[in-house]
Amino acid sequence: MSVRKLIALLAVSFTAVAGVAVYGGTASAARQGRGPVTMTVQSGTLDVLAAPCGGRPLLVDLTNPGSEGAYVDVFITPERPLVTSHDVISTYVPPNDNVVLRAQVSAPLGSAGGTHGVSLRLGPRGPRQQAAVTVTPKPSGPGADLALGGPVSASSTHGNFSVCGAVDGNTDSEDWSTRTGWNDGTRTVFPDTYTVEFGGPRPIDRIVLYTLDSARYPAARNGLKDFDVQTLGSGGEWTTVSSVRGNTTGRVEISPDPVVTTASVRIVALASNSGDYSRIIELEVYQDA
Ligand SMILES: [Ca+2]
Repeated sequence: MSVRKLIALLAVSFTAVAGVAVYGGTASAARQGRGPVTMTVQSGTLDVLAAPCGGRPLLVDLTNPGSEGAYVDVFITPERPLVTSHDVISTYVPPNDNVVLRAQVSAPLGSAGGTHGVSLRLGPRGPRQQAAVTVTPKPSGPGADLALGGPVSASSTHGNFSVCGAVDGNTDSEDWSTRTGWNDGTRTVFPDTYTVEFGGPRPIDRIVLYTLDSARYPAARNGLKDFDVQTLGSGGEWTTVSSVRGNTTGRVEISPDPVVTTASVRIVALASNSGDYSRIIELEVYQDA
């Protein structure tokens, strides 16, 4: 299965888990004198890409069937090379209610593939539960999308979005909103820049930019209108390899001629068709041969 399909599947399973919750085992904190709160950890294997934007949220449900609210601690211990956003999360669980905790699980760039565990414990002496996480190495070489998973940076990012949204493998504008894509954070102010790095020089044959283009938000009204595609030279200077003007389509493909060897590509957004924000659904960079 390709990494892109994998990520698309993950997005679907994440939504399902967030809505209904498919859970594994259950642990209770009642024996710790903390009330009848139970912990259920997302079942199945969480898949992460070994890249800065390749992490995924692990969901933990805390349910309190009792008539009194409870304060609980969940201790989170990842097995190397996994990294989690939190070592411990403390929360109040209202009576007859539940709380879903999210801990981001990621693997550093360069991590080998494999399956590892994240241990979760309800209370300092509570029973442990284990979540399984599969690490996929970031793809590289001919045919791979070198931008996938980043590292990526931007001049600004709207608070409802993530800078990672345009390198998450999802090119579908119907998933716009906060689920995929990057939206800058400086309304009506241009230029905005979006930069992806490759960790070293790579020969670049193609750059594909997807801007917002959905049934509700067509590119001609909401997509990027004017932008430059630039590559980083060995002396640290940026060179424009393509200037796109008056764009009204959702997908723009650029083939630098001749092929450019570079460690970084950036999009300099000069204007959008809506005049307010720069919106990129996905930026892909390929070395074809
Ligand atoms: Ca995306």
